[in-house]
Amino acid sequence: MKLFISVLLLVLACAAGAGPASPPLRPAVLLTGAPYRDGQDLSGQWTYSKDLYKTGLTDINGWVAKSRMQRYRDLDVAAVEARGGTDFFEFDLDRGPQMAIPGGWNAATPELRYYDGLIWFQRKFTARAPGSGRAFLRFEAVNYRAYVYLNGKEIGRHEGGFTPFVLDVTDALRGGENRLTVGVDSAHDAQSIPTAITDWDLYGGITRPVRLVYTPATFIDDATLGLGTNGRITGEVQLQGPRAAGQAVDVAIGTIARATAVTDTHGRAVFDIAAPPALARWSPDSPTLYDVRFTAAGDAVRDRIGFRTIAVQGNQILLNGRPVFLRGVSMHEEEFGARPARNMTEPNARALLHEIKHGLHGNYVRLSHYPHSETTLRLADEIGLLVWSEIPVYWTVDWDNPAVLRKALAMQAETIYRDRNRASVVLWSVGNETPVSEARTRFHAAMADNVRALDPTRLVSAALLVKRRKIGDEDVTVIDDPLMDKLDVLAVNTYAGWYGDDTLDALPRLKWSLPADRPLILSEFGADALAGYHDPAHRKFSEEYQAEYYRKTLAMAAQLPTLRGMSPWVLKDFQSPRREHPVFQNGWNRKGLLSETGVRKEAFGVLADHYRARAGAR
Ligand code: GCB
Repeated sequence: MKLFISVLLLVLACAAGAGPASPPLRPAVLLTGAPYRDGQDLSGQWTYSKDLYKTGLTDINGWVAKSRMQRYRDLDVAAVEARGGTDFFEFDLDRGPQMAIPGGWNAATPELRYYDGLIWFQRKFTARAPGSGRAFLRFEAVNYRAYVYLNGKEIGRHEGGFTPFVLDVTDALRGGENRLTVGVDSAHDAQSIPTAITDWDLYGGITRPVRLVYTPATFIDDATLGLGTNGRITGEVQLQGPRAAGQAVDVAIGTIARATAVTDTHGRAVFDIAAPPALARWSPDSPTLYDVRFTAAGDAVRDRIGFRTIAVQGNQILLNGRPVFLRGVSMHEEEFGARPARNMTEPNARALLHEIKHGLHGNYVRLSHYPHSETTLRLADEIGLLVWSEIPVYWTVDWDNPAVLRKALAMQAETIYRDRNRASVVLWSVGNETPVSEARTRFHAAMADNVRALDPTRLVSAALLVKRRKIGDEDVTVIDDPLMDKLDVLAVNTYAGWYGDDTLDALPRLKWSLPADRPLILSEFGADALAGYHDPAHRKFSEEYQAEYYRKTLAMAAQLPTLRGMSPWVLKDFQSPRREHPVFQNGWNRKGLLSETGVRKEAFGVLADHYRARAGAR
């Protein structure tokens, strides 16, 4: 199986034009369960230095940066200055301004509100030497490019703003004081994912926690377990290190099951056991999680794992073998408050998910438009929300560029490896509103194949665009997109009644033509409203317009026989530089059912009533 997957990935990489020499999509080190491992959280106050012209990275003509500009040097600038002499520096991170990490820099100071470029961050910390074991730095997310140095030595780079990466610092880490420097470049371009144009804010920075992790010399790098539709619990454990081969691996699922296996020459062990009769299935109504413990070679990793199945049968989505309707909403990664910093602490994430689960009576959330924090995913497991997960292949990327496809495949792989123990995740989406073309469909098809190779247990979808087509003398809404063939669940974004010329009264009578044998999700619909703006004439941007838009769109949705879920746009008003109406928007996309500070708009109640009725009708 491993060989098969490796070969398949190689084929995919070659198909992507990346060539047989390109590195594997699996990151070299995953450190599953890192949040629970021995180590040190490096959150707190870091100092920083702006570097708009990137002088700390390179000089003119791409030459090596001048030594007086190299922010990452392991150097006490003040001490050198005190000695006098010819040396001088044009930075000093020790005496720089401070910023709380994690968090996007846009909220840190007014000066950085729309800063889009390179900033250097530094944190000094005291550590113990790794001894006979190993030490790693694990970054949960740096948006968008990271250049990482420890004690003046480059230890790695990463591209992609929403996925974790792990760097081996066994040799670079000192017992005692250490100087960690991270260059963070938020700039996006035509070859980045996403490109520079989106409908959300920049949020450059070290946006998620950084952790120093210690492991034994031979350690459990990855450990995964899940329930299949055949009633069996399968999984694998990957060891790394000099004693990785031939090790006994033990897994305990709470007190209800135990299994052992032995690692092969590559340090990999697989499990395949019958689900014990006592196993309680995870579901939104009953989100049972088990303490799962993996042990091998003197190392141990624990996780909290739920067991459920997800499948499609005809036009139904089946959760644990039974049809389910996804009562959801879309959500950006942005906490409540007037100046969010995309800081998903547990209370911040909980406050958002609580509104979905208990305010809207939801059982589902679309985590748009990029992989959200691990904290959010773990909470979705805990409180019982099904999850749609996506990477930001959004609107348009450089479809014909093999290097860009390679980035997308790697980003998807990083996401899947991070989240495949999360019972909440049921759908991997491979794109959002990408205009149909041959190159784009090829790109998405490669992504869908990649997802299936990495995780055959979950469903694949994409948020597609719809079209109006004349059939006879009627205008009919259709999905005219060859990507449909690659998906388990069809999903469409529809904004009739907000964008375009349809009146709200026309919505329930709009004609749709959809495949009868495929489940459909309305992955987005929505309308802007400024909280507190009431208008007896129900004009656009009023709470009344938005509420009526929801009533009429729900009436339209009731006509769609294959509809199996929805995630209207969007839970909360979110920052977007595209939205500059001076009265209604001021930099906020106002399609939230809640204002930025959490005030419920009238439409919130419309959707909550609808979902309560649906939940009761089950
Ligand atoms: C969309 C996009 C979403 C936008 C939304 C809007 O279709 O997927 O990212 O924010 O429309 O508000 O227009």
